[in-house]
Amino acid sequence: MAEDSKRYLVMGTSGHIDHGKTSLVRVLTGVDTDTLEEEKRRGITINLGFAHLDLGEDLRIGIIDVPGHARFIRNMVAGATGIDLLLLVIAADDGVMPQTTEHLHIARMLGVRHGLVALTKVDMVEEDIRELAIEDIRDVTRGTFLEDCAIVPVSSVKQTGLEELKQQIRQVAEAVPLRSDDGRFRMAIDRSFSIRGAGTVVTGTTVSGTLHVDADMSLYPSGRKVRVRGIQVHGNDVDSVSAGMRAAINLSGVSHDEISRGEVLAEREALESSYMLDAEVEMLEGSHAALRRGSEVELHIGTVELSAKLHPLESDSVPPGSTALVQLRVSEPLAIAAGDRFIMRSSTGRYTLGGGIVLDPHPTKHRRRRSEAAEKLGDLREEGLEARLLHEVAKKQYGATRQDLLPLLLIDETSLEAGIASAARHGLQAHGSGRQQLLSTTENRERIIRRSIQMLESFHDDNPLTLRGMGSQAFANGITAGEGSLPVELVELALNAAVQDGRLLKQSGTFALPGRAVKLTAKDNEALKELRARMLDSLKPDQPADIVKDVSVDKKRLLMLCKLLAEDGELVVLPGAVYFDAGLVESMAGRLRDHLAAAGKMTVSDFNQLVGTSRKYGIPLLQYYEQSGLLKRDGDFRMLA
Ligand SMILES: Nc1nc2c(ncn2[C@@H]2O[C@H](COP(=O)(O)OP(=O)(O)OP(=O)(O)O)[C@@H](O)[C@H]2O)c(=O)[nH]1
Ligand SMILES: [Mg+2]
Repeated sequence: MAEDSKRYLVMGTSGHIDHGKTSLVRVLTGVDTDTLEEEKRRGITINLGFAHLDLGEDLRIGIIDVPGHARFIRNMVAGATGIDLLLLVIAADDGVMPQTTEHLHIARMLGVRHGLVALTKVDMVEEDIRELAIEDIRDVTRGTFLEDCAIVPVSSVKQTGLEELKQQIRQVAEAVPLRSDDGRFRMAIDRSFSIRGAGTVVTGTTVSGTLHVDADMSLYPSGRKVRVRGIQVHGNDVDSVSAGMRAAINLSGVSHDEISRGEVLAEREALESSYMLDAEVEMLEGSHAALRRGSEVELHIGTVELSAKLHPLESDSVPPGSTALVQLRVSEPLAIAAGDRFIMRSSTGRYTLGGGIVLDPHPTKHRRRRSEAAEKLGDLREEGLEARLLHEVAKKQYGATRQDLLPLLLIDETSLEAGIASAARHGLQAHGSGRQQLLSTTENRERIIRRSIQMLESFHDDNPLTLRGMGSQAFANGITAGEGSLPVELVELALNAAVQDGRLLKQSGTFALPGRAVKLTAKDNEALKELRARMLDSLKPDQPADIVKDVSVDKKRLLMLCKLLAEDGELVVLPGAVYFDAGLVESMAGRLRDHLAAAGKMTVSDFNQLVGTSRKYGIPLLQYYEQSGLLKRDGDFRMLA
């Protein structure tokens, strides 16, 4: 289908009030985007207007017409977020005016990299005035993405220069690189309304990913669940919409007045809301004072604006004309992602202070150690995915699952895979598989070590005479990470590192604290020899009380050694603290089973005769078999359970 091979781009107008933006869109597209009664009455644009322009078979430009009035700049910012190219409109009779410059810088700080200038109302001026205006334009665009751009003289009234303008737009559009469309779907909503018969419709510019009809999605930050009933692009029904298009999306599960501009449509569980963000900001040159810690700014991000407090991370203040790493704290939840761009305006809303890019959408509060935080953010800025991945994983206490990371990084599985592989050289390790695969950094593993050492301290307090420490499974069960316990391989990896640096001891397959676990002496070893000789392979084994007088360790120590033999699986402790050879307990069970299968039931003395032991051992043995579920008891008789 021709529609499918078509390239879609979004162009935003901008420029000072009354310079002819809306008139130009109207003569280019035939659409009057000033639709509000108030807009018509006052002859100015208040809200965003939408139209589209076909430039040949293969290129369709969605147009967002923004208001020039300084009071509606919030709408301008919402409109300019996510556009591919800028059409800066400057009236030849008026020249460069305050919002000409302000809009240009807002677009630049929002990441717009392509565009051109329409010099409007040329029918109103002489040649020399036009030349003066062009000189001014060259001055203000110097050093920006519009440096040396096309400046096309037009008149909407006389309808001149329009073909040349279209040609230039096409040329600029061709230079816009294709969007990488591998992210997850996101769209910041700029309008929500209701259409008879269809219900709730929201519109916006799609930021990334692809959306299909029937998809189950959520609105953020509310988390409200919705379903996509239908999608329209430029008035046509389509099955899906991909990044960089203006789209109207019909939603079920929500009423239009429950949605406000600024909300984000994304996959279920895709975003986490946040009250803070770490960012790199650029402050515009200007007369405003330097921003100190806690300064209030008006933050415009996506299609939302809200008040935020700015906390510089590298110094005490951020002067005009500087770039800096900062933390912004807001009072209402935000649904944002790393790489999102934003604008900061003065808290009175009178002028633009600067703009920035989100480096960490879910930071912790940086109070002290701000310089350390700044250094980490610096790495994030420089190194991209790998650093962000390490940063996000390290922020979770004992590691993060893939499921945790996908929404934080807003990338797909393939990019995550590549990120994990390359971050391995910085100590990132993966355990398990699938979405629950747990990733850990050296920081996470250090926390596991510290927690394990605490656990071992109480373990050694409770077991002063043990020869061993705790097995890795016991640590894994004891350290909970989110919903489940830690993978045992991760615990082992962490603890083995602590064995390497001497903080832990590994003995008989367990981890212990150096100096706390008991070490075997020569006397212990002699006593063990005696225990083995008199307890193993015997149907009437001596007990510690019988043996203690023949060894040179005391009773307490001897019992500890018995416990060790039991831990090692040589002895079994029967009810009544009777020790018995573990192998014999096992083989007698087999004989019991055979016997009872034939005989049906037996008494204690039948049992003693059968295996060749005495009452002293017979009763504890039978009790043991009852407890282990092999036998059941009925009065004086035992039978198979
Ligand atoms: N002579 C002449 N007048 C024009 C031209 N373009 C626009 N105008 C007039 O300029 C006035 C403002 O035009 P708009 O298109 O509403 O200006 P705008 O930039 O959209 O204004 P805002 O959206 O409010 O910022 C209107 O009275 C237009 O008729 C032009 O090329 N020549
Ligand atoms: Mg207008």
